[in-house]
Amino acid sequence: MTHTCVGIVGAGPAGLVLAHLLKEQGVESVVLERQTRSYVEKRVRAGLLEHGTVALLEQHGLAERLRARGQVHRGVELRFAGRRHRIPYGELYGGRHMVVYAQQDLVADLIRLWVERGGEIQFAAEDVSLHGFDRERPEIRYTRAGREQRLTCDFVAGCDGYHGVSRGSIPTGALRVYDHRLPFAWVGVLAQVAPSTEEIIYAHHPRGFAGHMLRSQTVSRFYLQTEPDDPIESWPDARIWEELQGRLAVDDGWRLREGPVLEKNVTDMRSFVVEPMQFGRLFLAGDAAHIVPPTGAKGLNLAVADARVLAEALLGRVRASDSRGLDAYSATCLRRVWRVQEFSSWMSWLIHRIPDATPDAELRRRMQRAQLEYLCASPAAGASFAENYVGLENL
Ligand code: RFL
Repeated sequence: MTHTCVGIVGAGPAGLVLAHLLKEQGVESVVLERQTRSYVEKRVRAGLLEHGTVALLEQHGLAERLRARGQVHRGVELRFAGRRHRIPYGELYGGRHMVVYAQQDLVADLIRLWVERGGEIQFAAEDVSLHGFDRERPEIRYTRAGREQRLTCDFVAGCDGYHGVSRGSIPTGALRVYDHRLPFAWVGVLAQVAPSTEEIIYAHHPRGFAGHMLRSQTVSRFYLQTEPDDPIESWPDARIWEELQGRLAVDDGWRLREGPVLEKNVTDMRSFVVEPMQFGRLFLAGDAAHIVPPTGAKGLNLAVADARVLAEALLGRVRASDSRGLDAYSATCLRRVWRVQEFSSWMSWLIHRIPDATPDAELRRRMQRAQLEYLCASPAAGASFAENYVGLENL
């Protein structure tokens, strides 16, 4: 049986950032991850980092590779009615920028630095279960290479994502669950092709939303709106390119490059939050506590924001016996979580094709068009979009 101060379940962005921030101040933790190292270092997910996320990583010496390889962005393109409109969010929000850097590369950097700095991490930790976190000394049990292991700790950080064990370990009735499924889904496509744009494109089209996201000079990410529960088999590669060409088309001669599809899947969209994000000595962070629709590219950034709040709260408790940060942990995180939920939902309803089954669908489509035009024409509307998209800092 071993003991550590903070047992961290999950080596995603939330768990790894938390581990680093604690270690920098001398607080020990052990990270337990269900998957293998090579699996988590290759898992393709998010790619857009907010200004505040990058600043935090830089401040703690975690951003060297990200700075060298990430691409700095200061604007986004909206397309509708065959025309393009740029929103210069950098100018509109005090010169702040965003960075495109793949989540799996960030996770690989954080793991490499964690190991180099002497941190402890157990990959392939199976059957993780949490015990006694309503008492003084929680215990985490897991199996590794066929042998049962026990780790006692002072606090448990549940950073194990939406499908992890932490949230489900909390007694039913102790959490209030908010769960809403949006009537949109995305076909996500990773293709071996150079980008056809320098900035991210969100296209609103009568056939549905299309997005051209960026990854690298040789790989691009695309999204196409589809119906929830649509099987990926109904999206052969030829149909993907035809829909992307049609939905992204503009009238100024711009062309979309095509290339081999490397990966494709259908993701549904939900707004999910549990309150509070803590029970006894167990604290939930990141996707374990909330999921946002992917439209605003916020999930990863929210996970890092939770980790920062939790690290500060734990440091206050462990180093100065000050529990105020931990007592306020959930309320502090939820302020940002709900702001981001609202923005992600608003943006989802702004850029998707409103389904025919929506009450007053035609009326809503006309109001949606008015909103898009307002956003592109008004600096005040642009500034409001910019501060939410780049990430509000005073929350
Ligand atoms: P993660 O990244 O899911 O990490 C959780 C880790 O916990 C491990 N785990 C366990 N470990 C031990 N025992 C268990 N029982 C465990 N169960 C799970 C997992 O293997 C994993 O390593 O959560 P975290 O740290 O909270 O980070 C959240 C972000 O990963 C997430 O919000 C984003 O990736 C969401 N998301 C996107 N966000 C964006 O901002 N922009 C995007 O473009 C974007 N695309 C995506 C996404 C999420 C996707 N998923 C989850 C289906 C695309 C996809 C496909």
